[in-house]
Amino acid sequence: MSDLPISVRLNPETGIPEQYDNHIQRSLSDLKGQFQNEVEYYRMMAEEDRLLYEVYELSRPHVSGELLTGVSVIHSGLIGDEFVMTKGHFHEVLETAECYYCLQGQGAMVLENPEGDCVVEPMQEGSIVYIPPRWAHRAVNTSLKDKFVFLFVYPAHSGHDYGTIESRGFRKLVLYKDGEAVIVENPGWSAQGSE
Ligand code: M6P
Ligand code: ZN
Repeated sequence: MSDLPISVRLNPETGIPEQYDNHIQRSLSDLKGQFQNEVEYYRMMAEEDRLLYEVYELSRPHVSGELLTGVSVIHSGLIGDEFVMTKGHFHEVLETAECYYCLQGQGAMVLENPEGDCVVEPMQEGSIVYIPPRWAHRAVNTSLKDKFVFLFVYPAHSGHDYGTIESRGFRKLVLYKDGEAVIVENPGWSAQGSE
């Protein structure tokens, strides 16, 4: 890997980088246990393990001082009354931040910290969300027809801690109700998986 500066153009139609190193694809099966309507989840799984989101990443060494950057594309749709969303994670190195810039579509970032604060920040084309150190984050596509596309940047040594969210979920859910996105308390949230 060279240490020369990198310049990459995003496709003006799709927002996808014209060059990238890693293409991560996550499907329904990768989010097992994360959607509250399990009956609907397994019904959809039986039909097709559909692609939910993709990450196009530039590869850099996972060391302090470097940044990881790329573009995520969250596809649209519902699983029961829950919008398509990412797994969501804390950073393994908790004291590391992240920044998102929305290129296309509309969505929400669900954010919470170990102290129990939880906020949901709406995003639309041109929005920036800055996630301070300590806050877990999940991206939700709140459109039923358009992709939610955003650029991300975070310290390359951050790491991903998925376990906490996998076992207890986020405190808040973003649901489709009466034609719009609404934020509700997660009835399935459990303090159990916290540590
Ligand atoms: C963003 C970044 C990546 C992350 C990706 C998918 O683009 O935060 O670090 O991997 O979203 O989210 P997740 O890892 O939670 O599946
Ligand atoms: Zn992150």
